[in-house]
Amino acid sequence: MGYENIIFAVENSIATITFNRPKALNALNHELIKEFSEAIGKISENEAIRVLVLTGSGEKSFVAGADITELATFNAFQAKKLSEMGHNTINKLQELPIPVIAAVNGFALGGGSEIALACDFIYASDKAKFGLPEITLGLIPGYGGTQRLPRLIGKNRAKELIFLGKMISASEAYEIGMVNKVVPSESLMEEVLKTAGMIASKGKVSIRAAKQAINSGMNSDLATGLKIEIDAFSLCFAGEDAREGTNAFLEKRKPEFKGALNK
Ligand code: DAK
Repeated sequence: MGYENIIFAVENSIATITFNRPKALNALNHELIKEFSEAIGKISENEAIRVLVLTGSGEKSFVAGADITELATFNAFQAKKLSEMGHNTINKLQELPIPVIAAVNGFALGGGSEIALACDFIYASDKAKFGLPEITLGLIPGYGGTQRLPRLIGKNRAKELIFLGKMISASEAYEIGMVNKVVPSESLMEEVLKTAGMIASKGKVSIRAAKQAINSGMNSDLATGLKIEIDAFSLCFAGEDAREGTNAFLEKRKPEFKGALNK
């Protein structure tokens, strides 16, 4: 499938999806969500891809939310269809077994913030701005913002942001723990790709096991989470990487992780 609203590239086992409707600040219309969903499906079928990076085209915007021109024309049935497609897509994104990094290069508003929140972590340019302005449109966040934001930054801070619909800077987002790192805009992709490369060089099975244990555990009580960790830890020994990592330490050399399963 050729894409018109995203750019999908894979290099050195790192996939990058760039939201690409710069004239509308990369706002999410029906077509873009369809293409995004399709690309996520391709990534989940490709074992060679180790990390996914999401970013926005141009300097100004990551994603400026749902396409308001499209929203303004919806009836309830169309809203439900888009809602289901959007939720399925963001769930598919969150459930990818590989790490996903949001490289937020500008406005991440509404659905844009919500996509970033569904990633494993966010690096932001110093020009980025975050916000959930749905209240100002007579709506509430519809792509998981009321659920993922309070889990990340706490209930009361999330309520303040959502009730006011206000935008915050990258440094404010960093202070409240929404963003892991803020970097000068010109070095954002370099920094994100460096981190992605470092993750890609680690053991494939252990990275997946760690992601799965953290995500499943965060939706459980501590006792259940600790049981999840036991299973995920054991799973690491199904791959050759655990043997390679421990042997490399003992032999005082760098490990060469191949991600292969034990025969
Ligand atoms: N949709 C469509 N076009 C947009 C857009 C958007 N969200 N944001 C910007 N644009 C367009 C502008 O209309 C403008 O187009 P032209 O006039 O040049 O044709 C162009 O992008 C440049 O924007 P501005 O001229 O406004 O640029 P400024 O620098 O002055 O302002 C801004 C940048 C980001 C502050 C401003 O554009 C803005 O406030 N944009 C709207 C932000 C926003 O409210 N986004 C929507 C949030 S609500 C759902 C689930 C989720 C959602 C919906 C449904 N279901 C479950 C069904 C999500 C909702 C949202 O995301």
